[in-house]
Amino acid sequence: MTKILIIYTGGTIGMVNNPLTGTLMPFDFEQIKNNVPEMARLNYHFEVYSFDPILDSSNMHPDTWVKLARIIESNYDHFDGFVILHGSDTMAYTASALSFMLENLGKPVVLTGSQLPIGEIRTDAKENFITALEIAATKKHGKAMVPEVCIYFDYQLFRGNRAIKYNAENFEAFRTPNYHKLAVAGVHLTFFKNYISQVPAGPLKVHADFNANIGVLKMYPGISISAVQAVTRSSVDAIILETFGAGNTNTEPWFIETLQEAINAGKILVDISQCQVGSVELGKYETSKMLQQMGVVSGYDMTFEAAVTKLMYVMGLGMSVEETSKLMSQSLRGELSA
Ligand code: ASN
Repeated sequence: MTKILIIYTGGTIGMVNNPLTGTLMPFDFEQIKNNVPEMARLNYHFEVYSFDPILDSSNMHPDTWVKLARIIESNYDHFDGFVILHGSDTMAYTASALSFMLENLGKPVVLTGSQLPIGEIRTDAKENFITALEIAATKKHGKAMVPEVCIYFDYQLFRGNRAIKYNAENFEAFRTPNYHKLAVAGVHLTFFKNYISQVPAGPLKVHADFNANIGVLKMYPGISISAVQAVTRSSVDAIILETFGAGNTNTEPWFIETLQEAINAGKILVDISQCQVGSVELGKYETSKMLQQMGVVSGYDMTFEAAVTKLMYVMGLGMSVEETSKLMSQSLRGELSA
């Protein structure tokens, strides 16, 4: 019998109304189970690991990602697939982080959640949960159909490190701006095999060291020297530059000098675009040529979520600036197209 481990971390899916405060708060797995009697009709063996405390995903932390990776590692041989119930707010960060941590993943790790709690009449939670279980159980020729960390939400399956939460209200909360969907669910579950990774040859290897000492500098017209230096002169080890269009910034001498100073101090600067669709192309415009010359690293078409978690992961490997920079602009888990 197919065995699935459900890891319940929290999120709206399992929330109930707190009558004292009027806010939504996480609640235990039992009430999720009670609301999905259909689980008994799926012919799988389920086990549940429930977080304590249960989290709103805004309280996720690199330590939580490590905890998740360790749960998967220690149960890896006993289960065919893993379903992580998770709040949607930071689901794309957790999915991205896990994709980097779980090298040679050969089984599905499907994150899902919902926009409405499972106890609400119009909830989207049941469909998301039941189909995520089915995806985690799907095999072809005895091997997992989707041996990836992925997000299932509103009838669509996305590569985890390519997904973004883009809508706080609609049931279609996620998108994958620069990569094809991995599957869609309608009358049939249709998998787009050309876009899904193959089962790897080697054994699972878990990387659990994150260096979260990174900063983010988002460009906007009129950004001041003090706003820039607050990040570049801080003690962070690496900085994500969220730039205009195809990776461009202003070219005022003080700005270029300030970035150069950060690079000279040994900081790694990674350029990703504020645009959700398309890629950084360093050197295409005059307004990115100097970035390229000074050694700013292209993050190509990575999502912000993938860039943040990848930078923490790669920095945690403790490599030289050159090696770290090289890894940042290479695809490690299908997170970018260079
Ligand atoms: N605040 C919730 C969370 O991320 C949002 C959700 O799950 N829809 O935990």
